[in-house]
Amino acid sequence: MSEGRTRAPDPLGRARTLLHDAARVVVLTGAGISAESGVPTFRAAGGLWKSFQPEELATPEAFARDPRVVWEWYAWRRELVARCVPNEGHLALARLALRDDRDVLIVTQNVDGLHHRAAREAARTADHRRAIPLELHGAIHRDRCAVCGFKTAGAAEVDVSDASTLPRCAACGGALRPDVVWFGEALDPETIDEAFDAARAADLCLVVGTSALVHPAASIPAATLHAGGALVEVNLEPTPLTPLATVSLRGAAGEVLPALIG
Ligand code: BJW
Ligand code: ZN
Repeated sequence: MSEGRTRAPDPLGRARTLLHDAARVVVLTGAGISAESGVPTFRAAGGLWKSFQPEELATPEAFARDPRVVWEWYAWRRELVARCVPNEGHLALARLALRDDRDVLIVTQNVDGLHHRAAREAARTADHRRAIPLELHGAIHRDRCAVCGFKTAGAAEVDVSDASTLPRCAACGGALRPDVVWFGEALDPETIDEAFDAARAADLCLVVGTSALVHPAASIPAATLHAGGALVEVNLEPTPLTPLATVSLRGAAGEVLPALIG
């Protein structure tokens, strides 16, 4: 670079400018944002899918075939998540969403409830509702009846020793299942519509810690791009979104997000 010429801003600087200038922001998060809280991801090395076949566990067919095995996996994860706490990445996003100088919507694929807990922590005694995320794939701490759809808070510990000890619906006696979205199941239509509406209206889509392989969630950033907005990606590794991103920030969400957001 010749002397006297202005140095091009670094990726973090460019992302900070995009965020500063954006009146409307949609944030899409995936398992990577919770990795530093101790929640295993799905597809990375050591991720959840490495030791379990997803099609054996995260499908309605698997639950119909062997509900005990599916519950065993979810009971283990429910107990694991209950011991985890939000990290600096969740808290930075919650602070961003609580600011009243812009519209921010956090949309998460995660079922761990950590964004929700970060919202309460960041807001302290103030109203935390602006930082409550849209949960595209449900919530692991809730149960839903596979027969009548009745939803209820899930037990902290589930007795998975035998099919006869699994939780049953208080309304109809049907089998309860975790209130999450499995492969081949439709996402809640109002929730996914709200996410795409926000993405289309956003000046900036900030994507954090997702492999961007699972649809329709992975298509949300494209809605912002097609409408003329920018895309900032935060991830340890490249993803299918990286070639489309306006700025890619390579690093851990718990470090990059506080640096980006403050
Ligand atoms: C860090 C980090 C750090 C690590 N800092 N980064 C279009 C094309 C092709 C297929 C389809 C399509 N549309 C639909 C489909 C089918 C299917 C699908 O997408 N299949 C693909 C896999 C090919 N989709 C569906 O079936 C969906 N349903 C549907 O479309 O229904 C249509 C319908 C309509 C009407 C009637 C009936 C049906 C449902 C998808 C449900 C996904 N469910 C799961 C399980 C949820 C419950 C549970 O948790 O058990 O959701 S699967 C799993 O993947 C989970 C996650 O939310 C989701 C995404 O994973 P995520 O978050 O991206 O995690 P990883 O591990 O993949 O990535 C982590 C990333 O973080 C990595 O990139 C790391 O580098 C990074 N990272 N540490 C920053 N510290
Ligand atoms: Zn029921």
